[in-house]
Amino acid sequence: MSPKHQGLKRRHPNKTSKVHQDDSGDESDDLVNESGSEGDGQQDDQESEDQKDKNFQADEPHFTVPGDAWMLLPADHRRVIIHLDADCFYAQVEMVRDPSLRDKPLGVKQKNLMVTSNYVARSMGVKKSMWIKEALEALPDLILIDGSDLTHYRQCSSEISAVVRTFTVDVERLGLDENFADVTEILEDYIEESDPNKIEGHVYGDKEPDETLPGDPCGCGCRERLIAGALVAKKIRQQIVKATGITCCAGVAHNKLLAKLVSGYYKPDQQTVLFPWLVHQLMNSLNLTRSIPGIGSTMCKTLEELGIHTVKDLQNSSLALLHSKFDDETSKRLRDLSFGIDDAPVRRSGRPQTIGLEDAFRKVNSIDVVQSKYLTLLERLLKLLKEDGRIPSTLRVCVRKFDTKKKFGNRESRQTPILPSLFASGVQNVGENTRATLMNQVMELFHKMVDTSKEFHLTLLSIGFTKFIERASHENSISRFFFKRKRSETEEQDINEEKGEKSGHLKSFSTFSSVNNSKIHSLELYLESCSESDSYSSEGGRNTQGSMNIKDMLSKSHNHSIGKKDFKNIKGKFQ
Ligand code: TTP
Ligand code: MG
Repeated sequence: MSPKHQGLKRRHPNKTSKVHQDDSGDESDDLVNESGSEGDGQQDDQESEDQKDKNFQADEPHFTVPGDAWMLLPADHRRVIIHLDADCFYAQVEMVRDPSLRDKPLGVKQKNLMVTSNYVARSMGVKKSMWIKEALEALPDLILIDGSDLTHYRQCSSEISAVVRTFTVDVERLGLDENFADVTEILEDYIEESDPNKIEGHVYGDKEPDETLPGDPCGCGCRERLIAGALVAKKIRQQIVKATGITCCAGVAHNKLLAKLVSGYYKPDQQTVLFPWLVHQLMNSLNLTRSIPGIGSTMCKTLEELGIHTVKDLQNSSLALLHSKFDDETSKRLRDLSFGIDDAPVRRSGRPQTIGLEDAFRKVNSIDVVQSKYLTLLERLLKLLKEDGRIPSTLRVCVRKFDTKKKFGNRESRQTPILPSLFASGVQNVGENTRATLMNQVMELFHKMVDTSKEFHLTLLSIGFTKFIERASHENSISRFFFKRKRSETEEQDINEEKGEKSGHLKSFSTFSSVNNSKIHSLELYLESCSESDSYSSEGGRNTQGSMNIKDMLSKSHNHSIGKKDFKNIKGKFQ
């Protein structure tokens, strides 16, 4: 045992650990020491504790600070989270629909991008996210299927989540092909069923496939829980195959971040368990900060301004430094994530948390075109909103800036509260005034991201409604809901966008098309991925700088505001 932890005792997992971190990132030695209050007022029996410590030392590997931080945070190991990610999802759906494609190299395209390829194609060097031209050059025999109609993928995605929900109600969808399940509450039965010396699937850090299972250096019960969790993961995956024909990978760990990080470790159709004592090793194996789910490109850029490029840099950074750019909550969360600490709950998903549309193209560099594209998107979005019926409280606008160095450019987005009066009479009959006001808000947000006094080159525009408010039956005025909202919810926030192609949260559903009313059908995208990664992105990406509440917004006049008359003119021009 490292000297730093001599005399430390392990806590019961149900007892809360108090961990204070100073700016150097070291946890104080007195956090969980013998005099530490357990909160139950009972003094542990010294002799039995000494004995436990002896046992503990006997099989204790030699950890170095801060790698042994896991030991100080056993309360953090209470949960068992499974992350499921369908293998080459769109391609598998196509293979289920036409089994003759199974053994052939297959790619699914959207415009000139191959959004995914099956594993036969991958074994021949054709990876997902390649340009079609590039993919065909590498493999002329590649079969390509157009995947711009998402109907079947959405349907299959719902079926997969429905299967997971038969195990636990605590299921959170992330994009179309990922699900988090918190199985902590259902473990009891599986603990009995599982063999403590055998685990389903792989163990992160194992060099050999059948390496003997590690002992239990923690002692909080996490080993047993994770072994049972692996059994649940296997059963869920089997059930998904049975119900849908789709294979998935799974990661099993004590939090969402770690489960997601390990789920893709062995692919396809495999699963990996991470024990808490290897968290440090896993986090140290990551390089750039953007490899941490929840840290998106906007946030990476801000971190880079602080000289923080790698996960290691972030671990070594001081909270004071992070505070210079982020609020308290975000600074702490960033530091926590870099050490693999994530207490975000699995949020039950119901209907999509965001309804959005996006349009991608080669080049847009004029404000008139931007305005017309947003107008078309807004019109279509209002129709989707009408179908959905819920009332949104936040408007989100996104742009992608062309970047020669990055294949997928730089996504940036902003969001703002929607004026309470706008949907006061619901979303069924949205009038011209509301449309004009929304369009003003869209353009205000746009101008915050793009300086149009200089040359600009955009390759994607998107808008979405989010943070829906369900009208309670006893409420007769929707505005009450808006005014009841907490200040934090009404602040304009920078959103931490993340490109799905690398980090897997926010998928980039690129469709290279010009928007007109006949083509826009293919752009009807429920941005479930976007919304449902909010548990990461909005928490991680909150930036109070430049925040604006409703009052500020009402009093703020903007150069680019569009009057009702202008709105009609623009609309007429582009219809
Ligand atoms: P992923 O889970 O990233 O990829 P995948 O399921 O195809 O492959 P893997 O086995 O590595 O998990 O994305 C899920 C689906 O999202 C993918 O099948 C197609 C779609 N998608 C896009 O539409 N645009 C994109 O840029 C990416 C990366 C994926
Ligand atoms: Mg997948």
